[in-house]
Amino acid sequence: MQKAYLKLDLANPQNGQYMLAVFHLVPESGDLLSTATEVAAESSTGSNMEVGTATDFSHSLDALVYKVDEQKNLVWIAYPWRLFDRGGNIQNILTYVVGNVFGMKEAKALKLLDVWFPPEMLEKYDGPACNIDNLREYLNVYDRPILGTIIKPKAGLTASQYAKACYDFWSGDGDFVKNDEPQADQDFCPYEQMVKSVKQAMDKAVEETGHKKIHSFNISAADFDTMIKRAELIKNTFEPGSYAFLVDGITAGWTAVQTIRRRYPDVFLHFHRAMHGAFTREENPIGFTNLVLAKFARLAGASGIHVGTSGVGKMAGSPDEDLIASRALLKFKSEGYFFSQEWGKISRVDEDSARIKTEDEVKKSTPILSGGLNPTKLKAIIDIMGTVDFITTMGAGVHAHPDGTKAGAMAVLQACEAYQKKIDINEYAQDHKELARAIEFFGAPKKPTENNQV
Ligand code: CAP
Ligand code: MG
Repeated sequence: MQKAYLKLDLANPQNGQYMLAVFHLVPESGDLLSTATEVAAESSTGSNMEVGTATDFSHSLDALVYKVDEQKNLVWIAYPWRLFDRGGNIQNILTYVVGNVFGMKEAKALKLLDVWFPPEMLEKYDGPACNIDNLREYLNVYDRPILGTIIKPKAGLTASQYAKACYDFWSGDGDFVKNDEPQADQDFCPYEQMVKSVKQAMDKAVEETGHKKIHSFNISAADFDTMIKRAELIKNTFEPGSYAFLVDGITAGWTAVQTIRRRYPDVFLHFHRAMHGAFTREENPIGFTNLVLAKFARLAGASGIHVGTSGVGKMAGSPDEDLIASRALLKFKSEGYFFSQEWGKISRVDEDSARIKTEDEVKKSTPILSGGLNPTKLKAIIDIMGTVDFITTMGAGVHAHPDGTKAGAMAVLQACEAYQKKIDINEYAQDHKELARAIEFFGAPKKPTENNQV
């Protein structure tokens, strides 16, 4: 037991000085309370024992275990946020809070379930500069989700084959194309050539359809100079608004995300979360939840982050888990597993806060729904979300269409029209052949099992 890290009578943990965290903790052998103090020590100022070099001041920065639930193995810890780098640095917070602790012998299970940021702390972090509102304005699409695709195969197309697939999707009037998460500068598809070919494809599709289009380019790379080089190439090739920057936020890292957020505040920053499952899957005893990931992504300034498909698509993730993460991105105030998070200061001083925007408010971010979706699943996912404020990207769900990518895009748009007109897609398909073929191929939509709403 490290007593300095225990304060069960902490008067008001939400007094603004602390970032709060709730962990699920199963000790290897010791009791919950003493193991919790070991976790608090290792994730803030301490080590495995008291050191002689500690000072009164260093102790004022100790994380404090302020509540435990022995039955549920839950531990509440308050971190004085003065501990953290003054530079609004997410990687620094994570290095403390979900750093060494995951390797501690004393913990058999340790999962960060929820976090709470005090308004005083929020002010020091960037938050998103752009979000879905900027995409809507550019595309002139307001009353439906942004409809996108990921080019498949995931890798292996040449630059011109890749661009042809983009063109086909856009000419079927899809809005948004994204590079898949491993897209880089491969020998069979040199980056510069890919960018140039996409530009030609976009110009042609815009001219033919009369609608603006967006491409999200993966700029993740081995080093920041290369990332910036890729970003500059895109910036110098495309008109503002027509491109987004995708960063593989976990494999390239939070510093990559924050660098791009700060250098390019005018560009939609697309956070792909590949590898998150190692931390977030429910069956993993060690890690953090998708809610925690979404909250840190919003704090860092991601314009949008993948949040799964609430059980509708191919990836693991329950409706509740994915919806709770979506709400944390979209709402000014959202309920997490343990904390009610407000993304600004205003409601503390004004009861009518929801309708007032001030400079203190952290902008919303955007849920990106992807993974195993196809046109027949669009209604289910909109119903579950209870909002159209999201981007959806369907990869195989478009390119596997028996009549090709353009027909796949048309089927997505038709499924969306059916939704907007409140017509069953089977009925709408009677005079929309691309949708009919999609239903024939992917199967008729199943009734949603959940009806939670964002
Ligand atoms: C989807 C996808 C996305 C996943 C990531 C893929 O393709 O491109 O990376 O959605 O998962 O490669 O699987 P499909 P998540 O549409 O062909 O499934 O969004 O849950 O982070
Ligand atoms: Mg992908």
